[in-house]
Amino acid sequence: MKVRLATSGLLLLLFLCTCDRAAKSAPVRTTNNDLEAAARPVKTTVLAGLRRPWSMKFLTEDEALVTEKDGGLLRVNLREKWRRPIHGLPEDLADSLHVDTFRMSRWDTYPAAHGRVGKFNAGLLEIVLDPDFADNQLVYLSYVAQQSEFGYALRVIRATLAGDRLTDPDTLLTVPPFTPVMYHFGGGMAFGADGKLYITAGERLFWDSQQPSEPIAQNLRDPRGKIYRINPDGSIPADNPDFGPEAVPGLYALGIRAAQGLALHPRTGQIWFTEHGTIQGDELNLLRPGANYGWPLESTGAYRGGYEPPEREVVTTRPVWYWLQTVAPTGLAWYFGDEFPSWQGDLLVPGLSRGSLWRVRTDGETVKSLEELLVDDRSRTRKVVISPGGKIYLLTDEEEGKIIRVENAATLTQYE
Ligand SMILES: [Ca+2]
Repeated sequence: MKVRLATSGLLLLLFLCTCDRAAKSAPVRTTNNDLEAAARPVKTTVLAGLRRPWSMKFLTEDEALVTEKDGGLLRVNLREKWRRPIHGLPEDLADSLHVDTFRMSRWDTYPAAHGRVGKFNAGLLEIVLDPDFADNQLVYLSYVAQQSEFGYALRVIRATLAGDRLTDPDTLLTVPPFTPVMYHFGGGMAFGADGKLYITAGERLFWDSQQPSEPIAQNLRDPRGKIYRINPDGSIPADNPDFGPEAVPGLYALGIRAAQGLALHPRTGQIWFTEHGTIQGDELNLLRPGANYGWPLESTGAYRGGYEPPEREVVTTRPVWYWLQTVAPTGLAWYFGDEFPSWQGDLLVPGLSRGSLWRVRTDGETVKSLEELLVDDRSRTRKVVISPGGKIYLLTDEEEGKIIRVENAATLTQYE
């Protein structure tokens, strides 16, 4: 043993000497370690011409299901570059042809939207696969349901994917009332490590000054502005937090304005979520049972329409991080891929408004540092999705939306 230790020591000494000499005589050289750490993200469009893609879930490394907010549900193959529609979408999916914004109240929209036909924030939103999808082919969809010409609300269904058709749909959750307002439905969904389905429901006001005296997101009887936790069949878990007998069923957290992205950390089992502020006030939050996230009593940004929140004695949960600029953070993802070794365990957060990609280094329940990426190549980005093999994809929120692959130009050069 002693001999072997002595030999290793000698080898180490030789190694150190060699390095030292090399450092003195040669100019700065890229070492293997540097190449492993180097991150030079570049975008490549994989599929284009999608109608505001909102969500994507991988079936295999190449094949995925994609929701288009303004279109439908697609099966796509990212290697062979084809797409096929999935039939059998809900018949009450909000229809933009019925929207005549001239006939809406000025409080239901914003001035520039008057006269425009469009779904605004309505349409098909999130898709998630059942944790046992391989055995049961169950998928969950969130979308904006339309009950009358001016009545919209968030709805979540579960259906079986049979080939390219959805069958046997069941409604799991509806977030009434059906109102003319076409903003901030939420609709983010994720399965927790506990096998429960977590759903964000926005409070659906465009103007903060339209808040009733008891603010929507603070009212336990109002289904809007909340986060829900339900069983996969839509029943309410017995161990949900207790908000009292008057609270809406399935309630898990409140004080939500317009949260859209939920991401389960694959190792800690914690769920982090993004939240849109009105004017700035964009947040990154850690989901905790029974928490009140404060909206609209408090915000790190400003209110729209001269709103002054009422005084309330409530305990609120502060965001883990908030931005001082408008980012409009949406569908985020934890990164554990090989392509960007120095990003291991980081949270990737895209933004609609700012069009960049944020790499967030966390330490337990706090944010340690942030790096804003792709600032020279911005695109209104709805979601970051990581493939089973660890590849990074972005969905752009455009009328001619794209699925973009983010590759590491540093390692591409290495292998050329
Ligand atoms: Ca908040």
